[in-house]
Amino acid sequence: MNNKVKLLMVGPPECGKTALTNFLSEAGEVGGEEYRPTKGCRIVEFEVPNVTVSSMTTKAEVELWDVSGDRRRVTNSHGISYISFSKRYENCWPAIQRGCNGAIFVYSPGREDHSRYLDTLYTHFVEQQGLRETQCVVFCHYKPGFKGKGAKLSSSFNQIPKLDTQLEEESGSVRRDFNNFVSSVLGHMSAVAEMQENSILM
Ligand SMILES: Nc1nc2c(ncn2[C@@H]2O[C@H](COP(=O)(O)OP(=O)(O)O)[C@@H](O)[C@H]2O)c(=O)[nH]1
Ligand SMILES: [Mg+2]
Repeated sequence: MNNKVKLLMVGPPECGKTALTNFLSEAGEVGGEEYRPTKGCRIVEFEVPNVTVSSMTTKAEVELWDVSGDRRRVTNSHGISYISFSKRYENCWPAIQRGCNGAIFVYSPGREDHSRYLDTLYTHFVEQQGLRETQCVVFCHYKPGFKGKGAKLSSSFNQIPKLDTQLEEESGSVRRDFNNFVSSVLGHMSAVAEMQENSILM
């Protein structure tokens, strides 16, 4: 079985995508002195041992794309204004989307605007790129000292698991939740592969 997964970490600027990516991949520090926005995207590769797929325990090879949340509001020639991902990184989008197996939507507690931002991402990745609910998860990320609840997400997210993440005291559960997500994505991929094999045999 192919245990390679390509996952995207997406969400508004400064919500903690890079901190989560660094923690999960052990590829960099969590919580530096100052905020440094990620340019375009950054790819890290790491292994997740002991994921369970179709009741079998296996090892997953994860390619995690930490995608810049950079986007802006633009107005077209008809005077209609809409949210667009930054032109600066537009050339990256085909590469970011190609072969993507799952997406982690990240947002911050106490931010109503983040709920709308996630709707834009949902339209893009789920409606237009065809990801299924089992290939998605939402992390409401608590930076140190953050209190309050995550904004209510729109009904689009009803079927997608929503989990709180906190790296200072709850890092074990963040890793567990991530590993469960990897299992669920691999489970989906193996079910699709099986269906395709069956349809070839028929
Ligand atoms: N100590 C600590 N700092 C965090 C955590 N999450 C985010 N930050 C800080 O919050 C800022 C924005 O986080 P970052 O991951 O860069 O956001 P991104 O724009 O979504 O990638 C940075 O200065 C991070 O160091 C966390 O769990 N712990
Ligand atoms: Mg970043």
